[in-house]
Amino acid sequence: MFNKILIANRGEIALRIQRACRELGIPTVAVHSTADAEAMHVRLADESVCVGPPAARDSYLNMPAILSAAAITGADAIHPGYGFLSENAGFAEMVEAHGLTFIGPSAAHIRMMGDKIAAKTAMAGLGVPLVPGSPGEVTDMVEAEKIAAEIGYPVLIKAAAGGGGRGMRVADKPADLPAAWSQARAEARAAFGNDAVYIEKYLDRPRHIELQVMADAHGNVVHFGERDCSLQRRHQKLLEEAGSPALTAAQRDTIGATVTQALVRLGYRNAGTIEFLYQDGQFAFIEMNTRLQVEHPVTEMVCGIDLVREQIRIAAGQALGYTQADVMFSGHAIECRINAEDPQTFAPMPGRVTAYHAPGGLGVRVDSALFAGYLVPPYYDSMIAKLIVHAPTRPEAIARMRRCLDEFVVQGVKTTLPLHQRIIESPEFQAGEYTIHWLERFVGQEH
Ligand code: MV4
Repeated sequence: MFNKILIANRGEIALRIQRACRELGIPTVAVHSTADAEAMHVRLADESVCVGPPAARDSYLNMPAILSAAAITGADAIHPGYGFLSENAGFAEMVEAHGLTFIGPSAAHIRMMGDKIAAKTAMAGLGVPLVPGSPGEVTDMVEAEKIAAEIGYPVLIKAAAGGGGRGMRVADKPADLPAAWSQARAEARAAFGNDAVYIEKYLDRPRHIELQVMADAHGNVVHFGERDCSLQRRHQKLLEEAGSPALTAAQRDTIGATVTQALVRLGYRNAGTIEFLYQDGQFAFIEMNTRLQVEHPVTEMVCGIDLVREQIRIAAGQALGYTQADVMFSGHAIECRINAEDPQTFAPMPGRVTAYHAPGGLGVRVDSALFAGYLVPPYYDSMIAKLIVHAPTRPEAIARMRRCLDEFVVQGVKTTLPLHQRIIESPEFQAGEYTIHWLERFVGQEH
């Protein structure tokens, strides 16, 4: 097991990783920017090192500074959390080249899944269902027209280096293809420095359902079920649930078996999330995330498993120690992401938190680094808390979430708490009948 873990992140996820380390008896090193010197992740760590000025590229993305912090504190492993350096294959390589352990997958798997075409090709070869589309990169318009005609309109042109919806354009009919083609390529080139694109059939009303997996270094892979992440606005998730209101336990078992078999053959290691679009009873793989995800707590609540502890144990070479048959699913969990934003315009609202009271009670979890007096800095993501509830059934989880949202007090900054209150009161949410497009219409219609 590791002697000391450096946590290359900030905010609630840095606290989340510290908690797992402490229960394993492993001391932690926090890194922080000058803007975060007073932050809770620094106060609660065993040691801390300032790695640079406020801008993330100078601090939380500053690889030499983070590696130096590990060297001077004697840390033997680095947990990257999510965002920042978590899916940077070069960083994973650098960590290992310095004789440290990167708590995550191999650099080769991070790189493979970062290339959306390579990811699809690998998954298709392993029997995972895909959205119909081009077998690989499409390099010219003539080929694009041919493939689009074959799969049928509407089609979607996507950037190979994409993710987060950038470099993506729909063509409803052949006449729209040339403009969609050049716009997708130009956006991809500007955003990623890589204009490689591929084409898929456009699914018009899918749900976004993702499967949590964990693989050890001994060929054991289990899945921890699915999360429904369809409630998003501009590719920012607002609320996630486990399980999906759209799936039965039998459907979960089937897709879970397909995915775990594929990852055994891929030789994958550590935590991973397989993203699917789900429409008309069919799963279609779109991407794989090679990191711990923001919404991992809903999975932890229904499986009763500490995913960060599992990541650390696996990185240290330990075996999972259980099989798929040992993974039990109990009840329903919902997470609301609370952001310091104007709930109408979604503009970030940094500032001083003057009062703070978090909800509690049975089946309630708040993952947050917030405290009364904290100054929410303007430099980073605006998420200030995750409110997670667990209950035996979905209606009971909704009732619990409603109670907790009423109880939550955050003063001094505007938050998305009122928006979450409106979402959980809506009949469509309560019925579990929503697609990836529902929330944008919902927030658009009331003002
Ligand atoms: C799609 C799609 C419809 N059809 N692919 C958006 C970002 C990237 N991760 C994949 N995305 C989509 N791919 C096909 N063939 C619709 C989306 C999409 C989406 C997907 C998941 C969650 C939210 C979304 C919001 C808009 C579009």
